[in-house]
Amino acid sequence: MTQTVVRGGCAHDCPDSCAWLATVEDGRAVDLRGNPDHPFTRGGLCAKVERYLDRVYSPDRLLHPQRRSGPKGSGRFERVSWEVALGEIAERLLVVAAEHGAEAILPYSFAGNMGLIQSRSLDRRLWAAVGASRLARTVCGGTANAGIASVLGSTLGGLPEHLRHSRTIVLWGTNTLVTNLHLWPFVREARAAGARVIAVDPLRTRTAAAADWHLQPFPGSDVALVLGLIQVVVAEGLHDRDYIEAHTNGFEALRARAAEYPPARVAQLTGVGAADLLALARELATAQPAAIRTVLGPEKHPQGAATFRLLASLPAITGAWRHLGGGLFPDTRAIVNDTLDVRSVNPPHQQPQTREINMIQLGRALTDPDLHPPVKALFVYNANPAVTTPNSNLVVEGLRREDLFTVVHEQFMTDTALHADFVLPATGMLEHLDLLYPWGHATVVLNRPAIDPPGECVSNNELFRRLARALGRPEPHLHASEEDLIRGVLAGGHPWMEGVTYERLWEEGWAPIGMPDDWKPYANGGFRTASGRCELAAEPLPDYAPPAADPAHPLTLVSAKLGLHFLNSSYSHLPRHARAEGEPAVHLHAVDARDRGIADGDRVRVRNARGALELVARVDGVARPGVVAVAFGFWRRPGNPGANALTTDGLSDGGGGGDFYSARVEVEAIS
Ligand SMILES: Nc1nc2c(c(=O)[nH]1)N[C@H]1C(S)=C(S)[C@@H](COP(=O)(O)OP(=O)(O)OC[C@H]3O[C@@H](n4cnc5c(=O)[nH]c(N)nc54)[C@H](O)[C@@H]3O)O[C@H]1N2
Ligand SMILES: Nc1nc2c(c(=O)[nH]1)N[C@H]1C(S)=C(S)[C@@H](COP(=O)(O)OP(=O)(O)OC[C@H]3O[C@@H](n4cnc5c(=O)[nH]c(N)nc54)[C@H](O)[C@@H]3O)O[C@H]1N2
Ligand SMILES: [Mo]
Repeated sequence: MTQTVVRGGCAHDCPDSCAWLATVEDGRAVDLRGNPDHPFTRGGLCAKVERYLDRVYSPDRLLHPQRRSGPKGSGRFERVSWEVALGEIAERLLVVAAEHGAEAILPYSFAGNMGLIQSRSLDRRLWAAVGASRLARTVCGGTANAGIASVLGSTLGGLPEHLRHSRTIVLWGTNTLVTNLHLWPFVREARAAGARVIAVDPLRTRTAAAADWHLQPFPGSDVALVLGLIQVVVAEGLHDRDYIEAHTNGFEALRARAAEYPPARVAQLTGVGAADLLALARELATAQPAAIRTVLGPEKHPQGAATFRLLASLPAITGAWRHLGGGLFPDTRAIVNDTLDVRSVNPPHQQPQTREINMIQLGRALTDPDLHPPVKALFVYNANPAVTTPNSNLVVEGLRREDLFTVVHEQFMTDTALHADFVLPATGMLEHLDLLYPWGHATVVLNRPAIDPPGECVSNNELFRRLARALGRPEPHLHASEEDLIRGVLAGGHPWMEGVTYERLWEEGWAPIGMPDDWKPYANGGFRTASGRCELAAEPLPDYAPPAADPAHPLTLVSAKLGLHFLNSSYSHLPRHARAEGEPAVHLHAVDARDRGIADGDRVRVRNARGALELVARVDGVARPGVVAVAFGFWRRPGNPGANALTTDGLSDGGGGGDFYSARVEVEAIS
């Protein structure tokens, strides 16, 4: 028996980007654990990836190319060779391009594999060469980033692990214990040293329950809440006049807008009481270093960008940026993008300006009779839009079109793959080479393959090399190797990358980005705006717009990531993960349940004009009055097409993202 330990990293779309160690015996992975040397992973994996080998060796793994042999969505497929599959796919794509123009081809991908090389290199190059429609990849982050960057000039902020130095930690609409588990030890460390942990979340999540204090605003009302905080800070003279004077523009305008949000009004708009608002404002201004940690929950609303814009304004007003452990702590992509040469993967000159389709509105794009050219070919990889895209019933209606040619590259027969004309088998993170693209910490992690691909699975990049060949595209940049692409990314010459070489990563698995230990991005100004100052009012100032009344659907549905065992829609089909997560449920407040004659454990229907879900009711203290929560990620099943059957496919106020955490529903008992 030969046993080896291979160093790699987790390519899931998660802020933690863990470094792992795979033990391989005679070509089979027998153990996967967190790398104890990595400062963020610290030897632990999450509840999902601890059981990742269930996924690798699942009997349901797709191993061979398949061609549809029954009606769309029937699940009837026949095995074909790669040669036959690629030959027919290339022919169909060329026919579509000839008849309707290449923009009738729509690639659809997100971060099912978030590795930098496998998620966004040769695919983008090939689609650009073909002239396909571009996909606006807005479902996650675009809105928050637009809001933050409008104030700070970029999304550069504090380093999340520096929360260990904070005295006040506000987890603003982020469910750390579920979605960003490896940050929690740093929160715990600060708490042991006396910090107070405050959660601002409409739901009583695991994280909110573990915090010292939980404020439960109405979803999407944060604009009023933050303006109220600014009003209190300024009215009480707790703002940092010197910092504001030296490093900001627009303070007077913001102060005037905030003055319209006194505590009594904020209480009425948000449901957060005046006393709580005063206490939070005072704490944020005086218990320094004060940190606001955000991920993405509050962005998925009509005023998502405005929310992040105001959250990014607060630390300049309180002077929190002066302190290590103070300020805004958004994702770390700006740091990673600064240090890695990400542009080498997709040089701008290889990005033509073809039509752009917003992924949030895939259902509309597939069913709109007035779209010219229509989408005639859809190529899906790294994503499961039949489950994860808002207004998913409309997406499925589009996928059922007989005149739509759909290819899906997947590890499993997802609800999306089920509707494909061709399903192609994909490798997983133990089976291909990649460089991670972290957004929760500042280290570089190489993902070395630990085992051979099972069956005929190929990586995304290998698929696009083969497809380029089948399409008769020999250009060298469409056929680059993973190693060459990674070497290019590491060769940007940023001083923080000194000593981080391919060879070192191959041996050690990861390396730190050499940031200063006392990283305080704006202690002395230096914002990345044109003025170099924090722009509090460069654009028209936000004003809270309450949701319109909808008497038929009085409850607001937040379909956030509630489950420890799912990663978006991945894992919900694996038996041990699904068992651990339990039955799909809707969480209601006791008052809303009582008004509807619903008791804990009852079967109920949650519905609106877009869809209906049969679920078990949980009257368990998770939801506040007027709000219900349904975990997202379950695959479609009879009577329950998943939370996105109910969500809206409207857009937020910036960055092209969606408003799908603001869906309106009614709940009724099933008699
Ligand atoms: N276990 C697990 N981990 C994950 C994922 C997963 O599916 N499962 N997904 C990964 C991905 S892709 C992402 S983007 C991250 C997301 O990480 P997070 O942003 O932490 O996760 P979300 O569940 O989207 O939103 C966090 C919280 O925001 C709250 N929220 C909703 N609307 C509002 C609002 O208007 N105001 C405020 N203040 N709060 C609001 C929700 O109730 C929710 O509890 O998690 C990643 N990690
Ligand atoms: N209601 C509601 N909707 C949401 C969210 C929510 O919280 N609530 N969250 C939103 C957010 S933040 C996000 S990021 C999106 C996520 O939406 P998606 O990116 O669609 O998320 P996943 O469910 O993770 O699907 C990824 C798929 O990629 C496949 N995959 C994994 N690795 C590879 C690979 O190497 N190659 C190929 N070809 N495929 C691979 C997996 O098997 C999986 O089926 O969902 C969004 N939608
Ligand atoms: Mo996401």
